[in-house]
Formats: sequence, C-alpha cells, structure tokens
Amino acid sequence: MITGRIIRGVGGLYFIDTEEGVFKCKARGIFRKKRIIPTVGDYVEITILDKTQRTGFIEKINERKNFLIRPKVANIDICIITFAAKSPSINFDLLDRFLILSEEKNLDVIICINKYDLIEEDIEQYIKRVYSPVYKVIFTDTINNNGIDKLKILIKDKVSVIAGPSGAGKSSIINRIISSETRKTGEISRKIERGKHTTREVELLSAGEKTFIVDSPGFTSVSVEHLNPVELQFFFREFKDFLKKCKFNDCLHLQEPDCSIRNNIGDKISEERYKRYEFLYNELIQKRK
Ligand SMILES: Nc1nc2c(ncn2[C@@H]2O[C@H](COP(=O)(O)OP(=O)(O)O)[C@@H](O)[C@H]2O)c(=O)[nH]1
Ligand SMILES: [Mg+2]
Ligand SMILES: [Zn+2]
Repeated sequence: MITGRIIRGVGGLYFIDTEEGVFKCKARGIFRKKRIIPTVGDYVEITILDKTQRTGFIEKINERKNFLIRPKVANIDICIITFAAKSPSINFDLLDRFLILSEEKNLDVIICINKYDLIEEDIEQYIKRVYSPVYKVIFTDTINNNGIDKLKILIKDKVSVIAGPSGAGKSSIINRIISSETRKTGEISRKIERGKHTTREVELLSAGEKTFIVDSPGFTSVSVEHLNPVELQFFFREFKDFLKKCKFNDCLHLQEPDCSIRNNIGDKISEERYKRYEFLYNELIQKRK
C-alpha cells in the first residue's frame, strides 16, 4: 500500500497525490457501509490496480485532525481570512466571526487584507492597531503583486483554506500563488474560476511541493450559533493570557469585579474586540432563550 492525500473528488472518483504521482481511485465499499465519505484533504492508504492507467483503491482513511463543512475539506492547517481593503469594504463583525470559527477548529490564522492598492490610511491604522498585535496580518494586492511572496512564505508546506466574502479577491490571490509556482515547475497552470462564478468544486491546489491551497465560495454571513456562550471567551485569542487571572473562576468578563480581561481593555485587549465579545455573548444568550 502507498500513502497519499486526496486532492480532488469527482463523482466517486478520487485523485490521490502520492510520492509516485497522482492516482485515480475508487473507495472500497466498506466505507459506504460505515458511512465514511472520503474527503478532500484526507490522508489515505491506497492499493494500485493498474500502474500504467494510474488507478487504484482507497483502502484506509487516516484519522482526521479537523474537518470543515464549507468548503468540505479535512486536515487543514491554516485559514487565510481574506477581506478587501475596499470595494467591498471590510465587515469587521464578519471578520471576527471567521476568527472565532478558526479558533474553534484549531486552525492557524492569517488575516489577509487584499486590494491594498485601494486602502485608506485610517483603515490600515485600525487593522494594525486592533488585529496585528493578535494575529498575523498581511496586506496584499494582486495587481502589483504586493505581499504575495510574503503570503507564500507563510503557507509553505501547509494546507490552507482561503475564506472571506465574495469579491475580496480570494480567487485572484490563489491564481497569483499557483501561477508563479506552476511556472517554476513547468506544469500547465490551471486557472481557477473567478469573477461572478462561484467556486464550487473543492480541490487542493498545488502551491509548491507539499503546499496546498483550497479556494472557497464567498461567505456573506458566518454563524456562530452552535457555540455555548460560556465558551465564546476561549475563541478570543488575546484573552488567553488573562483568563486565569480574573477574581472569579467562572468570570464571564461582563460585570464581575476584578476582571482581568476588562482591566486590560485599552492595553493588551482592544476596546473594539472586547465590545465584539460582549455583543456576541449577548447574541448567543438571546438565541438560547
Ligand atoms: N483593485 C484591486 N482589485 C482586485 C484585487 N484583487 C482582485 N481584484 C478584483 O476584485 C474582483 C473580485 O476578485 P475575485 O478574485 O473574483 O474575488 P473572490 O470573490 O474573493 O474570489 C475582481 O474584479 C478582481 O479583478 C486587488 O488587489 N486590487
Ligand atoms: Mg472566487
Ligand atoms: Zn473576567
């Protein structure tokens, strides 16, 4: 058996990237019986049926480290949360919801602010003040190629999914990344859909050896409804250092005295992010009533 990774699935046929190249495989019936659906990103063991035709069978699916539903993909390392600096302008509520979900799934995060060519000074300062101390933030522009090399370094040897609203420039960024990589290796570049089309098919796109990137459709909203209000605090990364320092163990950082989170507002915790926490906490409580 050889080990590989599912990079694409079309109508029950899976494309497996292995050290010996790509094989087209079907899954053994046992998976259907057990109701396990092979998913793009899965590490699998395959047996070869025909070496010249490059066909085989998926025999085993290794345990997943995580699993995303939209796009449906497994074993993701990084979420590149992408917003346009302008047109459309940044919805910070949506950005924070993406951050919460990424934390929940234990993904590493890169905040990518694209269309840097259009950015306004106050927006740039705002992002640098509120987000840069907490997350990796990069500014890109796919017209002059600013920041793309930096992004490539950050995603090297990892599998990343690019998420964000429609029109942010996700597909443009991916095309920039994969076209420079394919040029290097002499492969034929596979331009992915862009513009008005939605990005439906889930695929691990090669962005260099051992590096993959997955495009996703534009999200107009992100639901955090499934979260327990009490656990929301754990998904604000900048809270982490202070959570154990509140006077009460079960502090929710709302009105309690001697709250370490509230004591650090304006210092290690920005007012804007704290307000978002408060807002989302109340929203989650309302939903439960
Ligand atoms: N000004 C500017 N426009 C961009 C940039 N990147 C992408 N666009 C444009 O923004 C639009 C949406 O891009 P697309 O990649 O389809 O966004 P997606 O919906 O997030 O995949 C297209 O018209 C792109 O040409 C950029 O860095 N600067
Ligand atoms: Mg797109
Ligand atoms: Zn507290």
